[in-house]
Amino acid sequence: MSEQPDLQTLESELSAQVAAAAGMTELEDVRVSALGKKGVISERMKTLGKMDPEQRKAAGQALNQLKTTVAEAIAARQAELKEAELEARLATEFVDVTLPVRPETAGTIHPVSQVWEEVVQIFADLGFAVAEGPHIETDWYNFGALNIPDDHPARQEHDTFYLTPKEDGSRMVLRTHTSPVQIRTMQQGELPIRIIAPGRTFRSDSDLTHTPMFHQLEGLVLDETTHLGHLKWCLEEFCKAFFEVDEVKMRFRASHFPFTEPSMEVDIGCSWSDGQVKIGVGDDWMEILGSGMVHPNVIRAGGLDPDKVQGFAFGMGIDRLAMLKYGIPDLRAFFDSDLRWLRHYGFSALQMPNLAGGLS
Ligand code: 2NL
Repeated sequence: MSEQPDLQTLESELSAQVAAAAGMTELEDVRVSALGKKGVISERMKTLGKMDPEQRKAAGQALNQLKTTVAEAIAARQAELKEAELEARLATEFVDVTLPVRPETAGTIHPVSQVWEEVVQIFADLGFAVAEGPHIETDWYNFGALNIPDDHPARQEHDTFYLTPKEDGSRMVLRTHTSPVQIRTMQQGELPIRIIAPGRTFRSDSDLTHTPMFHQLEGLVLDETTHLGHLKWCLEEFCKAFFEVDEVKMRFRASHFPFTEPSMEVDIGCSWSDGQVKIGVGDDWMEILGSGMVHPNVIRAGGLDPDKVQGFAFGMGIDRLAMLKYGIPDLRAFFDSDLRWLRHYGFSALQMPNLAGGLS
């Protein structure tokens, strides 16, 4: 019985040592001095032999209990120290993976991305929502639904990329325009429709003014009463905002697209001097987009009734608009990944366009 208070004191001494160990080596020293072959607990164990059986049983149990308690305390402290060690390492070895690896090679926003964002901002302000759809389309969504029959010359004009035909003979295409997005929106059946569809488009065509992948933005407005006056107003507002001028001269020239009737190409007044184009002044004209009233066949293909629903659509090339607005003479530079070129034309990621702060 005389051992009891002694063991209790020993236990509190050992727990104090364990708690005070500030590192793994210190803790290991505590472990050896308590539980090691020559440690205090082991030394106590050796005194058991001299006791009578009754005493030995009680003291043995108490010592074993102490051994377990101390071992557990050491294990808990070990886990604590490991955790603290990891925390310390994480704090000192912290890396901001969003930082550029080498600041001297940091890029800028590509002019096509800049203009894409500018155009989306302008139409958002006019109440248009952005719609998206697949790059790989069925023949029907890309051509049939747009009133372009099988033998229509537009199929050749569009220089389509076809995928390998399926077993049933049908073949998917890389969309040649973003119009399929509008067909899919019409099929959802909710009116009114006021959407723009910006996106990648593909045509097998490559020269000074064409790349096999390019960016298009189409717009669609459909309800019961939308008319050509709305189309003109919308596109005038767009041009003023995009070219950042108070007045623009515009010319709506009769044209032909299978998916609109009537169809109009839109020219904007400009002037050329020293090989530079100025928008909004002068007696020259430059074509910037195509438009028209949606053809009844296309409305029908979208699952709507052309006797009840009408509206306009338009389409423009984002790459071409970027070249015009920022005076980029060669389309192919868009794809060169030349950092010096990108910095000359590029834009800050921290100054994305908005109408309140100025587009560009
Ligand atoms: C151009 C001409 C245009 C459209 C695209 C369209 C879409 C649907 C229905 C009717 Cl779903 N029209 N799109 C209409 C007129 C012209 O684009 O020169 N694009 C670069």
